[in-house]
Amino acid sequence: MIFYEKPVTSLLTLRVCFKTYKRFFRYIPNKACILMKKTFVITGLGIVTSLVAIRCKEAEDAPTTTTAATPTTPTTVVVTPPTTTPIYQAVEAYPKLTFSSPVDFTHANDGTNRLFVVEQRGVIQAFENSVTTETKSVFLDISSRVASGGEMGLLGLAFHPDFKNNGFFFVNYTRNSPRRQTVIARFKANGQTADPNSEAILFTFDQPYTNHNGGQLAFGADGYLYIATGDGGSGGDPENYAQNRASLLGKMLRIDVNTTTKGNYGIPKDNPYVGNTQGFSEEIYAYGLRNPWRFSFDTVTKDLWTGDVGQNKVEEIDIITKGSNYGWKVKEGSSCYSGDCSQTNLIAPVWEYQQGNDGRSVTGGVVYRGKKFTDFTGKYLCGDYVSGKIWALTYDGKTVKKSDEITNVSTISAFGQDANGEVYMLNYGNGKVYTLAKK
Ligand SMILES: [Ca+2]
Repeated sequence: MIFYEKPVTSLLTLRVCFKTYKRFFRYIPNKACILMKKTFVITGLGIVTSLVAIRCKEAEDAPTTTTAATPTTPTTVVVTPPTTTPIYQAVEAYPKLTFSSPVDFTHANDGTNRLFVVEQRGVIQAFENSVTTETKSVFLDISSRVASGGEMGLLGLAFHPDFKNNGFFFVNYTRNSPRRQTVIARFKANGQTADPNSEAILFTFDQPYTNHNGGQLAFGADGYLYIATGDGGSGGDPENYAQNRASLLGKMLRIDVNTTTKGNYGIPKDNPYVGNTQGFSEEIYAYGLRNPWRFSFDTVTKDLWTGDVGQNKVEEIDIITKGSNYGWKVKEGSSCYSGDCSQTNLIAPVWEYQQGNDGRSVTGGVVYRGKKFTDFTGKYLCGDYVSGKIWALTYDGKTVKKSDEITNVSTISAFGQDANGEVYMLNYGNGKVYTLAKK
């Protein structure tokens, strides 16, 4: 699965996992785990089977090692029931449409009322933005060159700000040939579809492990393309890539797709390490990230909101600014993880939560700027892949206040927006797109 890979290390944590046991089982595809589920039902060996099941999950997610670099103390779980009944619900936005492991959702800002869903296997589907839409069509199919499964695949899509005129769009995918790498590439649309042979690769970088590939890309208001990369995977960033500014791993990158000084792209002239003599990568915009799976820009304030998936304890939301260090793996959220966490240059999350009742894998969301739900105007909607909980964060420029749970979408892999700023949520497990509705 996309995000879940937290070792179960304490009975306290086990208790929480056991409470959400049913949810987990829905997403364990391998036959061994299904067999164990039956064993549980038949024999009632709940605790033992839960342990085995979670281990199955870990083996699927991180086939290398998930042992943390430092011991962790048991997570303190504070169970706080919602103080008010949610007045919103998640409803299917396109009831007739189902996608294969959807991971990204966006529009082309080209006035066509089309929406695009990225399927992890390497396909981009296009469809009309209407609740009555009955058909989708393949916009791009590069599944033959994409290595998909676990945390790999076609992971992100961003349309050029001038897509309407130039037809360019950009993707982030993983491949196994010639070796395991992330590929950042441009394609060109021709009418309703895009030719897979129109690919122009901007750059690639090796992936030491299969997990933590980041995956999002998006254009900022500055016209530059931002790309989130994970720390390269395994667990605990064993090679310390996120703090290493000579590596593209564990970073937010920023490039100029309209210049050609590096082939099919260039470096913005005010990137933090332009012309440096220390061997730092000029593409780096910010660093110290673990697995910034989803990020987005507030279209009004231009803030760059990012959800950074945690290791064993803390899920965090960051607002990314140029040249900043977001701490991993010195810190996990605001907790010390490994190394000198007394250093003062580390930027704390604007919001974080302990792994437990709220979930175990944050899914970064979007700042609501639509017209249907003014309760949420200017608030950051985000959620958790494991718990399915969705919250709204209110940010005053200094601190964040979290709402009660708004609604729940199981295995939420991404949030997206249409051209009107309305918000959508992807259920990775059932392949459906949801939107909000008042109860
Ligand atoms: Ca951090």
